[in-house]
Order: sequence, then C-alpha cells, then structure tokens
Amino acid sequence: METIYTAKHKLRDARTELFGGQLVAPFERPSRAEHVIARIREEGLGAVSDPDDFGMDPIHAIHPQHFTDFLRTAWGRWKEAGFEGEAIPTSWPARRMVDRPPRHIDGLLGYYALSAETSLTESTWDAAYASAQVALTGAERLQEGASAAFALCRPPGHHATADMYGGFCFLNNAAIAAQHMLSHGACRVAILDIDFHHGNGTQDIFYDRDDVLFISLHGDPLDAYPYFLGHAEETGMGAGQGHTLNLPMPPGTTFAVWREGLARALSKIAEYGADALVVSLGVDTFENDPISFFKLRSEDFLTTGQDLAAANMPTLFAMEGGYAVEEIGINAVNVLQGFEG
Ligand code: SP5
Ligand code: ZN
Repeated sequence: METIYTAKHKLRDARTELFGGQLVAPFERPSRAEHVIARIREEGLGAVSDPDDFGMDPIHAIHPQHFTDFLRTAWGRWKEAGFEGEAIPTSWPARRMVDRPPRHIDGLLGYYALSAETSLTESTWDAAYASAQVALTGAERLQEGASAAFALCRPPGHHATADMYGGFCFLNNAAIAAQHMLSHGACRVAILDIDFHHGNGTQDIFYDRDDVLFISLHGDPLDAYPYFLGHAEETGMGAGQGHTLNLPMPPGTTFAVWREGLARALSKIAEYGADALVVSLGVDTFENDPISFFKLRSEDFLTTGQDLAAANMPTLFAMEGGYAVEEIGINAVNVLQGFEG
C-alpha cells in the first residue's frame, strides 16, 4: 500500500503541553511520525510519496474561513500582544456566556480552543496545512482506483471540529478527505474512528448528514478525553439520525471485547453501503500507551487490519493518535500489514 508522507510534519514541534498542572514535553511529538515512516521503510510496505497541494478550497469545504484565518494568524497576534510562552488558552465561553469572538488574542484562543493542552506555536499552521494535504492526496488515490492508501497525517485531526482546535488537532484530516471524495463522485463515505479517544470533531462535522456514517470505538467519555461527547446515546440528528454510532468502553478493555465492537461497526458499515471507508487510525488503544486505558497488544493490531480488510472496501487510513512512541511504528504498520494480508 502507498504511504503519503511529508517531513513538514516536523514543523509541529511544541515545547509545552499543559498536563497535570505542569508544562511537559508534548505527547504528540515529531518522533511519532518518524517511527512510523521508519517502520514502513524497514518492512517494505510500499511506495512513500509526497502529498500534492490541493490548496485551501477542500479545507474550506469543512472549516470556515474565520477559523483557518485564526489558526494562520494566532501566533503572530500572540507575540504582538507581548506574551513570552507558547499560546495556551485560559478563558472560555462557558455556560450562559455569549458565543461571540472577542478582539483580544487571549480571549480568541478560548473562543477557538476545545481544551488547553494543545499549545499554538510559530509553525503549527504550516504543519496542519501539510497534514490536511497528506489526507487529501490519500483520498485522491482512492478516487483514482487504489484499493487502499495510508495518509501518515501529523498533526492528527479527529478532535478538530469545523471551528475548534484541541486534543493535539487543528484541521480534521479525515473529514477533509471524506468530503473530498463526496465532492468528486462518492455518494456515501463511512468513517471508522479506532483511535482511543472519541472523534468528537468528526462526529460534530457530520452529525446532521446522511452521506457520512460515523462510527467510533473509544474510552468512555465519562472517564476519558474529550469528556463531553461520545456517549452511546448520540446517534445523529435530522437527516443524520442513525448515521452516528458510538461504542464507548471502560478502563481495562481488552482486545476480545474491543473486537466485538469492531465487528458491530463493520456490520453497520456493510449495511450502509458506502463507496469508501476512511479509518481514523489511532494506536493509543495499545496497552502501554501513556495517556490511555485500553489493553490492546501489538499483535492485536495485525488482527484489526485483517478484520478491516474483510469489509472489502476502498480504504483510506489517516493517522491519528498513539503515544507509546517506541512501539507506534510496529503498531500502526501492523494494522496496514494485517489489512494487506
Ligand atoms: C489525537 C489524540 O489522540 N488526541 C488525544 C488528546 C488527549 N488530550 C488530553 C489528554 C488528557 C490526558 N489525561 C490522561 C490521564 C492519564 N493518566
Ligand atoms: Zn487519541
């Protein structure tokens, strides 16, 4: 299978992440993608290609211009305001306040952020833009008739909503790729999110639509980030009613139980009759992931790939999370090798 990759991901290299009341080295770091690409090359998975540049239009099919303008200009405005550290929001439009963007960058950060762990830095925008182009190039390969492609996206995307960033995500790569396929002839796309965390951004973007089926297997939001979305009761609204399926699972969930969820997801996808499948591929379900609580082992990712292949659909894998950096290459590439059989 072809991998789409660019070294521009390294432009996302924050110094700080707010974690446990301290500023720590970010979990979402450049070495993650470097371990994955190294493993792909070692294993000879297939060609590694640079992304093409599709420009802003397919990004604006998902994210409004005011949001991308904010992401592009936030760092400059933060520096202009005289702040010394990386840009971290501290104030939000909380319950019963007003949904209106303030003028000051400190307030604007809270307006556009889901959460405070994700620092904005000088070249974050350039990396996020490149990551979206990686996903778009993968989508284009499927349009051209490839049966599968791996978009080695970094930074990840599934927490980003149309107009909010956070959870290490800025632009929703999987949503941008899915929409690109829909805009170029696909009638229905299924998005299966197997990252440990609920794909709140992807769910929110497609919640009222019937041309995208969104399914997520994840740590129960009562116990895990993003905390405020991803419950089983959320099933879509309006035309989208019945086109969202959430399968939250408790701390300690093993592969045997997780795989039953995967089977449920795949049978719903088969019923839906999609033209293509986008897999939001996080491997933070791994037993040794430092911020997650599932118990999948490295060999389970091979089985996961096999199960996904049995769905027999054109499949775009878009990289999301996974923070056990030493094992991320093995775990992610195991899914792809299992898929190829
Ligand atoms: C793409 C992706 O995987 N994003 C994950 C974002 C998680 N951000 C918040 C982390 C809060 C972690 N709390 C961990 C408790 C560890 N014992
Ligand atoms: Zn995750």
